[in-house]
Amino acid sequence: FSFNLYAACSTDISSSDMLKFDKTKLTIDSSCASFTINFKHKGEMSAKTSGHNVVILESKNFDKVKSKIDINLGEDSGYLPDMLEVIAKTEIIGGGSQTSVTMDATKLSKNAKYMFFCSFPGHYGAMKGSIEVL
Ligand code: CU1
Repeated sequence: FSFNLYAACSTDISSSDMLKFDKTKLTIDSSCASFTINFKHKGEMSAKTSGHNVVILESKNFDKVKSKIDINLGEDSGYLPDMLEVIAKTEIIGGGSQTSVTMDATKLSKNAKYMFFCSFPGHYGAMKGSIEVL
């Protein structure tokens, strides 16, 4: 049992002041022990006004997780409570900032469907995409 040292174990994604990610699909190689998502907000709006993050979850849990988005939970939480359904999430960042999150890729199943979205209140309708696990 060994991990593929040559796989791309990270990916880049960005967004702007438009409610849009630059990618609608991310690919995660499950031969990676860990996988890092590098996220950049290329806009100018502040994290408070129109921040963005990247939240990773199983698609089947999207309705449940998005229903828990609550402005009162604050920016540091990504406006989400702690939930087992959230596999990973970056912090919320404002324009000109970048961040990353690293997750355990060995727990992802090729048989499950995954997705990503932004949990800033009001953004999930437009800011989401699918994840392909290879
Ligand atoms: Cu957003």
